[in-house]
Amino acid sequence: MASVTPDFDAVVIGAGFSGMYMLKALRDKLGLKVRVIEAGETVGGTWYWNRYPGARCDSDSYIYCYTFDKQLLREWEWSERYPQQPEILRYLEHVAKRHDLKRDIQFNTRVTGGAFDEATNLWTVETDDGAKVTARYLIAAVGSLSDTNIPSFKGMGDFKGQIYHTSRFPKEGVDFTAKRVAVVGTGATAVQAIPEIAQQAKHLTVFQRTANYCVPARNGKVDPELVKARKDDYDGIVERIRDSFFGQEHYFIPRSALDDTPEQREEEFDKRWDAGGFAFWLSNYQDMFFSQEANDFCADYIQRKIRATVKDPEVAEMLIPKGHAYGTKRQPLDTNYYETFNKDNVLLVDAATYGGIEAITKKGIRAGGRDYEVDIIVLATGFDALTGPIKALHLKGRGGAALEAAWSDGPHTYLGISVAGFPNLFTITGPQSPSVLTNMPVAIEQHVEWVTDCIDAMQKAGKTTIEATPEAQDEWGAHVNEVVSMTLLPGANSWYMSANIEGKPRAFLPYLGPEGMGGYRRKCDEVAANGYEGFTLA
Ligand code: NA7
Repeated sequence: MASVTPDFDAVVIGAGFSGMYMLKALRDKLGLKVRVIEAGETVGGTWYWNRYPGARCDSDSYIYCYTFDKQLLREWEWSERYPQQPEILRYLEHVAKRHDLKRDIQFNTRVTGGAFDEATNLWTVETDDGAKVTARYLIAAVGSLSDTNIPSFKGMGDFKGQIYHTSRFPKEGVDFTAKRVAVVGTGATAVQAIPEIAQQAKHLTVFQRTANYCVPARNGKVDPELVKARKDDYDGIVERIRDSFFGQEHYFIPRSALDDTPEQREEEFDKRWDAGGFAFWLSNYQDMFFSQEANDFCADYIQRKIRATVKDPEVAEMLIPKGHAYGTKRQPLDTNYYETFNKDNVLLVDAATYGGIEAITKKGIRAGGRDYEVDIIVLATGFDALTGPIKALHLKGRGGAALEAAWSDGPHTYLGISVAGFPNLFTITGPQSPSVLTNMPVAIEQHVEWVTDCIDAMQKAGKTTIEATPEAQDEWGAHVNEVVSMTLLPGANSWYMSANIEGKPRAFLPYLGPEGMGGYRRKCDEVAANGYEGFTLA
């Protein structure tokens, strides 16, 4: 075995929440030489790229932040319950400065490939500036929702106006004043953007492929007394969210929806509806995700709310989801979303009612045989979730095997953090980990800390490689699928199920463990305590 000194101990790809903390932990805790490679011009990841109108976090701000820096937790003041994108970006810039991170981040550089060399046990990472660097460890901190999905509509190049994807909005913003605008998509992003765009645009046409169940966000200033109480209780909060199901202070009602009377159910639903945010989704009856009958009660409640809010009964019916159970797609949070369809300048074109998008034309969008003339098209069409950003790195493991080929039928991982045949590669919040089903910073901190401890243990034991065994990987994949198959989630054509993109093999992408995030953390800790069970260390 040739002994070669790598350029870096670790290369981290991405400088969002994950990459920033990964750098901090490896450099400042373990003393490693680390290089972060980031495509954007500054830190932020998701919060750097997603700057569409109305972009804000859907988790409460007091838990949508790092918890490793206790002093910062106390010092930082969020302006609202759910901060807007610029405020989160300011927070991340502040963290970068406070921990002196930027000196180890190479910005404006995209990773175009990476290969594991079995002779040296090192990764060689290639970037779009033509450079190559070597490292012992390769950490993909590329985000779960960062690979933009731009559908290949017929005639896309013909349009004479402007087309923007929400996750690639111009930095200087877009002036919609006096413009006829189309928004394609009605996911969580569109639900935030549509009310904002409708306020400015002369006319807005919304192209809906699938209706979504939206619940009120109830954003606003947080009572200063509550802010203080939370700051005084941060140790308790951190402990609770780390051990919780979804990385949030949300807990199921510990009984079946079928056990309550209609009046009791209504009262429980009202409480969660009034609380706003993810309460209705994640603090509801414990059988809501398992029993269609229980789920129907929740769906019926929201359907009644939609009918009560949207004045035109035909539009209300189009906005009511058909064909998937409540909560089986990502919960969008609504601030004036349903009300927006009462405005005279807003038109809803529903694929099921009026026909789907056939083509982009010179002047707009053709759907259901009709032409809709617009000046600007906003694609709120989402992402090639979880697997997309990792496949886009074009990684090659042992024997030159490509990750794209290994994942051609969906992701295969051990714990969502490691891939058999790809030694010393770690995927932060990768597919088959809790990731997008949690409050992301909680999942990110858990992965970063686990990887840091793992590398520390390897260094101390004089090991140079760690890699998942194919058996452990197969078992994990079977477990991921077995657990989700007990729920209603596989019945929805969601991006969780890889169903948002034509041709993407249907597979459940995150991990929904029987004990949620807390249980997953315990499983990872157990694996480490048992000498990295399921991995081969050499
Ligand atoms: P989503 O949730 O994937 O939403 C994308 C929307 O675009 C959704 O309504 C899609 O319909 C629609 N879509 C996607 N492709 C097409 C095509 N080809 N034609 C018409 N309509 C299409 O992405 P978001 O950005 O809203 O949210 C992603 C996550 O970011 C969010 O959940 C948060 O975690 C942050 P579909 O429902 O697939 O039928």
